[in-house]
Amino acid sequence: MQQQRGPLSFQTMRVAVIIPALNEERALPLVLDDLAAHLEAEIIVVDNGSTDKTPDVASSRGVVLVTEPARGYGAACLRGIRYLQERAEPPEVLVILDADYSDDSAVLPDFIARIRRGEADLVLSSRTQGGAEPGSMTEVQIWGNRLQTFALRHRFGLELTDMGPMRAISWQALMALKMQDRTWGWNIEMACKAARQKLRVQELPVSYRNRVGQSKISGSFQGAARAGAKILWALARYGI
Ligand SMILES: Nc1nc2c(ncn2[C@@H]2O[C@H](COP(=O)(O)OP(=O)(O)OP(=O)(O)O)[C@@H](O)[C@H]2O)c(=O)[nH]1
Ligand SMILES: [Mg+2]
Repeated sequence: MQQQRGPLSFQTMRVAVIIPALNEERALPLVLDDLAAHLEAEIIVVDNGSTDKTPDVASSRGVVLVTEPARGYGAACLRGIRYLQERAEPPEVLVILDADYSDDSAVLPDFIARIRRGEADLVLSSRTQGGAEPGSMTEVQIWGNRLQTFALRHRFGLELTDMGPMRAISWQALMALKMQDRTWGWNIEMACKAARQKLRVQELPVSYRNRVGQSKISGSFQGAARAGAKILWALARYGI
């Protein structure tokens, strides 16, 4: 294959990126710069009711801005997907990426290449394999991820080492999953359904930074407990 410089262009595939964002005015510009350096794709920022300048950042950068007033990570992802579904030509690959600048999007070309080569339907990011910066993940998050990957291994034989938020999925596979969860159960729903439907799931190592901006979930006991409850609920619903 011909080597390219700068952002990798996927001329043979249409790639869209959904970024769910809640009050991420400081981190979002960094995420968008990072993406522009590595990927040629349509970017959709789903503003989840931010009270800061997140929507202005998206508008001023010329990316698509979609609004989902109902809070919830899954609700934001579903809104972005609906936006893409309503268009005449949906993408062939969808990437989902957090807006807090924790993930390193330099690895995304490799994620997409796995799908383009027909090796995987869903590519997930593993922070345990790639290395998480000290402090970027709390003990609760680490143990929560261990619990989820244990359940996936024993229930479905799906071998994962993490539940990293950054992911790429073929549009066809995504449509077959018929995603529903509007909360933090989104990722475990996707993993359970992908295992049930025997999708080809791959995991690639990613490095994970300390988030930019204020922590909303893992940084507070209440936030972590709420997210944990949603994840357990989704695990029971889609895993049993
Ligand atoms: N907290 C929260 N984040 C949302 C929501 N909707 C979309 N998001 C975005 O979802 C992504 C993940 O949320 P984070 O707050 O980074 O969750 P986390 O990584 O588990 O925890 P922290 O980084 O410690 O806050 C970020 O891009 C948020 O801006 C929502 O309703 N609540
Ligand atoms: Mg985060």
